[in-house]
Amino acid sequence: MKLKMLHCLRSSKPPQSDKQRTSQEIERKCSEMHKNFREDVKILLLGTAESGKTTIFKQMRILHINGYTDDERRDEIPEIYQNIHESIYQLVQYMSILGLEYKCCTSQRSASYILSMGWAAPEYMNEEYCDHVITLWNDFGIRTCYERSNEFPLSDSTKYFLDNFERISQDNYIPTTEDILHSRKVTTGIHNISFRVPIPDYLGGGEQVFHMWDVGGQRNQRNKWIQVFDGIHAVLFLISCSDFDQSLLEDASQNRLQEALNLFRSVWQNRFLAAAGFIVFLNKQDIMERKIASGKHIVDYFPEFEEFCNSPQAESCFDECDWTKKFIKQKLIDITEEPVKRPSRNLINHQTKRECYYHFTVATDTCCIRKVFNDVHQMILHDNLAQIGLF
Ligand SMILES: Nc1nc2c(ncn2[C@@H]2O[C@H](COP(=O)(O)OP(=O)(O)OP(=O)(O)O)[C@@H](O)[C@H]2O)c(=O)[nH]1
Ligand SMILES: [Mg+2]
Repeated sequence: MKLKMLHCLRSSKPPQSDKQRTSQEIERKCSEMHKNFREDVKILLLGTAESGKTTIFKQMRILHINGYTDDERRDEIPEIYQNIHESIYQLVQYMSILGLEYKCCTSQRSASYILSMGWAAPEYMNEEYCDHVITLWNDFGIRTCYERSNEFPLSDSTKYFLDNFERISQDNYIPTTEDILHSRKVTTGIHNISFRVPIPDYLGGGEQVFHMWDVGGQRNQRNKWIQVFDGIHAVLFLISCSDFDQSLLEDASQNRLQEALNLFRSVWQNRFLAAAGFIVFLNKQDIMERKIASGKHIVDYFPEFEEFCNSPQAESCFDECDWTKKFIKQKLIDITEEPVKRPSRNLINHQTKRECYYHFTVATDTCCIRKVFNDVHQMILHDNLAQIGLF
């Protein structure tokens, strides 16, 4: 279309009416382009539980709204205390379930103290409580238990919060942005955020309004998702790459990564989302790398990985992390190429091949998300241009 327009403009001395028609056509395209640019973009975050949806939601608030005031940061303290307490409580519980022994002689007393408190975190971190938590986290036995945490449910932020425990337990503690990003609270219901993002000058300047929806990823939350499918421009699907050696909280017999792949298939093939663009964040790259460095291998859970490493696709991979990333991405690509059982009318009429865009992310890293979101925005702008034939 772009070429066609240039050709029209170059052709020698067209009759007046042709010229007028051409300029009207250009004007129409321009106003259409402006309308498309100005149109609000609706993005829906989807993915299994703990894949990082709410963390991305928080990043949008940090990057595109005003972030968190001191009062709002203080409001997060009880949640952070609860995260820490649940982590240490769970580790102590699994010490005995896994038959592990404490290496330090005072740890058993600390473990009994923590267990006697039950699941509820203290409102105030007194000295005695802090000493017990520090003793336990420094115990070699607890670290062994932590290394085996793929065998039981444990927050991914356990290490972050316990490594930062002395700072967090101070009387005058105010959570940092990083603390807030690591804090975990299960999402129930549907949450919405709206924000404005500048459009680059070379694409016309101004601002674009985004609306983003966050939903709960646990199985019992997914029946609510359909309420927000209508009018969605892009699905941002999060998949946790570090899930390969863990089982699902809701069903211990199901591998978490397999659950995420199955869910991706059903979302990709959902006819109500057939017209939406798809962006996948292959998230938790940092945890995946840490796991592989500590001796965990995806091949123990997905035996087909071995064959994949010998395939020509893997030629450009340098180490096991690269292979693992590429393997998971390939699994997603394969799903997008499967024949759809019940093709939507939207697909039959308008599209031949749907695109899916992939990004490797660490949702807790603001720099990474700034860059990736910038790419996503560019992609949306270029897609708008392509739809009206200017790219
Ligand atoms: N280290 C690390 N932690 C992450 C990353 N992404 C998310 N997390 C942490 O993982 C936990 C779960 O993230 P959430 O954003 O709450 O997950 P969710 O998808 O909203 O989960 P549901 O609300 O249950 O559907 C939080 O403690 C986050 O801080 C990541 O890339 N790296
Ligand atoms: Mg959430």
